Amino acid sequence: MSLPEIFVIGGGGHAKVLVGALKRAGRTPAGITDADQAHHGGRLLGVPVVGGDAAVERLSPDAVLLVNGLGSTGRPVARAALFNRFHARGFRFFTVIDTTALVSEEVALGDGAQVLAGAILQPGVRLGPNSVANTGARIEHDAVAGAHVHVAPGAVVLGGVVIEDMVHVGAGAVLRQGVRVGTGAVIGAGAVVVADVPPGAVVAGVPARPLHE
Ligand code: JB2
Repeated sequence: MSLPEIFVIGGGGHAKVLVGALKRAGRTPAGITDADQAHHGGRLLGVPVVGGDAAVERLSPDAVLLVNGLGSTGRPVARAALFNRFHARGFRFFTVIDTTALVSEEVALGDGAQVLAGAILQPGVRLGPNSVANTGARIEHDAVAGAHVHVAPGAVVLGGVVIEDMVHVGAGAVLRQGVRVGTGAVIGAGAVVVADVPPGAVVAGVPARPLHE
């Protein structure tokens, strides 16, 4: 039986990284959709941009697997909305694991989680649905991240940290062991988080302190 075709939704920078990972894993996508008509008919790493989301929405949800190509640099609202919209229509999301990532034993990955080049997930880690461990992110033993979380490139999440849903952990940030980051919080790039972060807070700096949005 042949494997279902994969379509990447969104054709920007994050999608480019995903297409690279999928090709390395031997699962070259059949196509990419993009909301911007200017991209239609083009290619991303050789994969055709076949049109807008209608091109996938008219396919049977059982026949294809999707990859969420939208990234985020703050609270991952658009990325979560896209996942929820397709999920509600019965589409399933492929879990992307780059061949260069280290996913240890007893790691649980949610539907459509993405573990990108050089990321390390140590034993006991849980990464929820639609969450991303981006390039070179390190998530230590027993740390738990919920749904729609983005751990950006080079961030370090130490043992036993709890990250609730919809959190953005900026590039190069460090989360000290055992801290809890509340739903929808944003951790600035390079921040060092040494205490719990309340839901919705935006923190930055060393040690991390609240910023006003
Ligand atoms: O609903 C949509 C939709 N909304 C935006 N459906 C589809 N099919 N496409 C959508 N898009 C398209 O996603 C936009 O037209 C655009 O082409 C693409 C987003 O590309 P962009 O490069 O602006 O952002 P990104 O989300 O791929 O990447 C961001 O996050 C990454 C983690 C960037 O900031 C990257 O630098 C970062 N590494």
